[in-house]
Parts: sequence; C-alpha cells; structure tokens
Amino acid sequence: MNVLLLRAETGAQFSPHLGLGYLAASLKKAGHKVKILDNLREEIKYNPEDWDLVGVTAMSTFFSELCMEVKKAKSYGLKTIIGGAHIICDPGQSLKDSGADYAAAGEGERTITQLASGMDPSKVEGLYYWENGKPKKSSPDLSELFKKKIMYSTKIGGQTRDFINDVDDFGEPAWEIMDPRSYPQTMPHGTIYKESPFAPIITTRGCPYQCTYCSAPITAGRKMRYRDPVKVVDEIEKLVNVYGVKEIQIEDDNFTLTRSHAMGVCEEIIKRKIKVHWSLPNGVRIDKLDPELLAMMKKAGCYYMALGIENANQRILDMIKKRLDKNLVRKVVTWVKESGIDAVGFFMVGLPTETEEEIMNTINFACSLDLERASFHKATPLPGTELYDMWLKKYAKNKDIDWKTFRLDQFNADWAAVSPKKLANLQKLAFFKFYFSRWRFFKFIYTLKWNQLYSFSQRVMLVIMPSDWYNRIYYRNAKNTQFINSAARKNLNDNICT
Ligand code: B12
Ligand code: SF4
Repeated sequence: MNVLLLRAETGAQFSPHLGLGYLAASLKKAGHKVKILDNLREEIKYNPEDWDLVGVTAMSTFFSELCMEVKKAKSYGLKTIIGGAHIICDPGQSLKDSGADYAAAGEGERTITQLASGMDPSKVEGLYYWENGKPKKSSPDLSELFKKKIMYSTKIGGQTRDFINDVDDFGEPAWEIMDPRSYPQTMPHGTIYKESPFAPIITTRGCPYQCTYCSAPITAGRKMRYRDPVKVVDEIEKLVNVYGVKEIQIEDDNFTLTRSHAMGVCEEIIKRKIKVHWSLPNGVRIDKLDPELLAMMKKAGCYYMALGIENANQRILDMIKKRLDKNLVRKVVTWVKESGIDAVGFFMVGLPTETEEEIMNTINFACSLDLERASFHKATPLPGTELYDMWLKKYAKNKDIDWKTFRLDQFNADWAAVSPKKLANLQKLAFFKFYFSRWRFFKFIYTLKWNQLYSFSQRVMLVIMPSDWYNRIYYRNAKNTQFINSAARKNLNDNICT
C-alpha cells in the first residue's frame, strides 16, 4: 500500500517527528511505500492518486489542523487514520470529532502496518473504527502475545491499552525520509543549540509516575521500556556519520530513571569516541541524578538538562503527586552546575487552589537557584490526566473546548486562588523577574544564533502578548484552524461501542 504520513501543525519548534519516523520505518519494513509530509518543513501538498492511506498525527494543541487534513484527504476519497498524543488520550471521541476512518489508540507501529497490510480493522491491534455509525474498538486476540510476554496490557487514562515490551523491536525512525538537515535549523526543543544539524531521539518509552498534570504515562505507558544502549548509540552514530548531525536532543520522559541505562548510553558514546553535543530538553527528575552520573553525562557530551522542579510549595508538589521533596532541589541544581552542565528549570503556576503567595514563592525560589533558563507554564489540563478529569467535572462548566488553547502558556483554567488575569500577569512577572536577574537575559541572548532571533522574538511575544493577538499575528492560518468542540465532554465514552 502507499501510505502518506502527515504532520499539519504550525508549531514554533522544529523537530523531526519521531512518531511518524517510527511508523514509516515499520511500514517500510513490511514493504509499503511511505512518504512523510511535515508542515514544519514543507507545504502539505500531494497528488491524491499517489496514495491509498493518509495518516495524520497531532497533539491536542494541533488537533484542529489534523481535522482539516483529514477533511481534505477524505474529499479526495482517501482512507484516513489518525494518531498521536491527543488521539491516544481519547481515540473514540477523536474519531468522531475528526471524521477520520480509523484512530490509533496507542503506539501506532503495529496498528498502521497491520491496517496497511489489509487486516480486517476488527483484528488490528489498538484501532478504533466505525461500525453502524459509532466508533468501535478492535478486539484482536493477543492472548499468545501476553502469554509469551511480548505484550502487556494495562488500564491507563481510563482505557485498557496494550504495549509491546521490547521497544528495540521498533528499530530506528526512518531517518532516510526524515533527514534532520531538511528541517529548519533554527529552533530545537528547548530553543538553545550549540551546533546544527540537530536531531531528536528517544532511548526509553514510558514513565512509572502519575503526576496529575502529565500525559506522558498515558501516551507511552507506565512501564519503563528501555532500548539497548548499544542500539541507541548505533542510531546516534548513524545520525552523526550519515546525516552530519552535531547535536542530539534526548526526548525521553525519564532518561535517568534507571541509572544503569543512562550510564550505559554515556559509556557507549565515550567508548566509541563520538563527538556530539546532547541535551535533555524534556526534563529529568530531580531525585534521579547524582554527581557521578552527572560527571559521566558531561563527559559523554551532555551540556544542558531541564529539571522538572514544577513548584516551590510542598503542598502543591504533594497535590500534583510529583513525589518530590522540595528540599532536594537546591542541592541537585548545585550538583548539575558543578558538573559543568547547564541547568534549566521547569515550573508550573496556577495549579488548582494555588494562592498568589504560593505562586510568588515559586517565582522567588526559581530566581534564587543557579539556573540558566526557566519556563513558567500555566497548569493545563491535558486530556487523559487527572487534572483534565477534574477540570471537566468542576471547572469547565459545559464550556466549549478549543484545543488550540491547550498550550502551556495560554490555557485559562480558572481554578487557582487568583483570577486568570492576575495569573497571566504573575506568569509575565515570573519571566521578567527570572530573566532580568543574574544577567540571565543577556546570557540567553548571547547563546542565541542569528537565525534564531525571529523565532526567539515569537517566544517572547508568546509570553507577553494576550494569546488571541499572538495567534492572529504569528499563525497565518489561525482563523481557519480554530476547532471548537461542540460541547465539553462529560461522558467521554458515551456512544462508543466497545
Ligand atoms: C518531542 C516532544 C515535542 C516536540 C515535537 C513533538 C513531536 N510530536 O515530535 C516539540 C518540542 C515541538 C513539542 C512541543 C509541545 N509539546 Co510535546 N512532547 C514531546 C515528547 C517529549 C516526545 C514526543 C516523542 O517523540 N515521542 C516518541 C514517539 C515515538 O511517540 P509519539 O510521537 O507519541 O508517536 C507514537 C504514537 O503517538 C503514535 N502516533 C503518533 N502519530 C501518529 C499518527 C498515526 C497516523 C498513527 C497511526 C499513530 C501515531 O505512534 C507513534 C509511534 O509509536 C512528548 C512526550 C512523550 N512521551 O511522547 C511531549 C508531548 C507530546 N508534548 C506535549 C505538549 C503538551 C506539547 C506542547 C503543546 C507544550 C506547550 N509548550 O504548550 C508543545 C506544542 C506547542 C508548540 N509551540 O509547538 C504533550 C502532549 C499532550 C497532548 N494531549 O497533546 C506530551 C505528551 C508531553 C506530556 N508530558 O504531556 N513536543
Ligand atoms: S512529569 Fe515526569 S515524572 Fe511526572 S508523570 Fe510526567 S514524565 Fe513522569
């Protein structure tokens, strides 16, 4: 079959889509023809006659763009399948909202390959399809795979999902059709880079924690699954030698969770004398670092890492189930700095019931730490999370849902003990107070490359402008991409036959 994979978003950070890369690899291995069209690097234009199946990916923020691509593909008479973080969180509803033919309820490698190979939709793993005008979940017989421990099943985010145990089975993303050099080399995840071309990789999938605001365990599962460090470094070596990559962003949710895995990757990079800079822009847990591990990471080329600090109030940390002792933070930030690695802090403001005093406490704490950079995101109820369920029940008040606003800088949940307007002002204050102390802003500007100035100004505007102004100015097609869901979704699984 000829399969076209699309990312339709207009995001501000340019990173090849690992998910689509893995899907493409799997499809190609099974003998299908595949192409990736990614709006981050090219216009989504194609000849419908060349394709049999169109797969579209999206996070919640970009669900409206996904819907437009599905509509377009269907108008050509093509079959469509959707997948990605947003769809995983609620596949049945996403199928209805988008009008696609199929939705992948999880990791899509096996799902899309089985579908493309002509398997009956009811037997395809992790698929939602239409039956009698309603979304229906497939029911393949996986008992042998469970018995042989090839797959495991777990209830997560309100659904039962099946995961493959050995993530090495997925191989590597199809870099040959997603050459990192074909992406704009301006704004990687985390903004800063030392040298381009840069490329993301993942070395693990999953996260065993249950932080109430985070959808990572929902999309990738709660069981940590590790790639073999040797295979990880094979991929890094290929990116460096074949694609000229000079810098890697490790996008794991928890790279250092198991020390031996992180050590293994570092030792392999050092053993092979690979000259590459790398960073951890997706954040690591404060309680999963120690000086010896940090020294090894530095030696292997790590030059900055984001730290999931989130909040300076133990009450809030406990409420969001972070399982983190606030007293550990300062010591660990100091270790990171002493190792020669730059530390970046992730903070959240405006959590349910959070007071102005608590928010100020977080801002002042952040300013006092030896951090190079920091982000102060508004608590956003990402679908599938505990926060989302709480927001739907208590705060959404039957409001329509505009997925476009599900960005960590822009969402107005109205659940803190301060008003949304006050919260937006406190968020701006956090940015200014943090960056205009300890010369941080000037150091930041100094680390930027010339080609980043436009994108950087966009990011600054995102912080200081009201979101509707920002969208109007920066997103050329913003007016076309607003997708307002018909009603807040109280009974998520209503009308879905299972
Ligand atoms: C790298 C990353 C980014 C990158 C690129 C995103 C990308 N998709 O490549 C960048 C930096 C751009 C990014 C941005 C944001 N991100 Co982000 N990001 C991630 C991260 C850390 C890793 C993604 C990844 O590569 N995963 C590994 C691959 C293999 O998995 P995957 O992409 O999910 O793909 C698999 C399945 O989803 C499925 N699949 C995916 N697409 C399709 C399509 C089809 C047709 C099929 C069948 C299957 C399928 O199969 C794939 C293979 O198994 C995830 C966390 C995570 N654990 O996934 C968060 C995550 C995806 N991001 C998230 C968020 C919220 C954001 C932001 C909105 C945050 C913000 N600032 O507001 C922004 C977007 C705004 C903007 N301005 O761009 C959330 C999404 C939640 C949601 N419900 O949408 C996640 C899950 C993080 C979290 N902790 O909650 N992000
Ligand atoms: S915030 Fe980090 S530790 Fe918590 S669930 Fe998400 S990935 Fe796991």
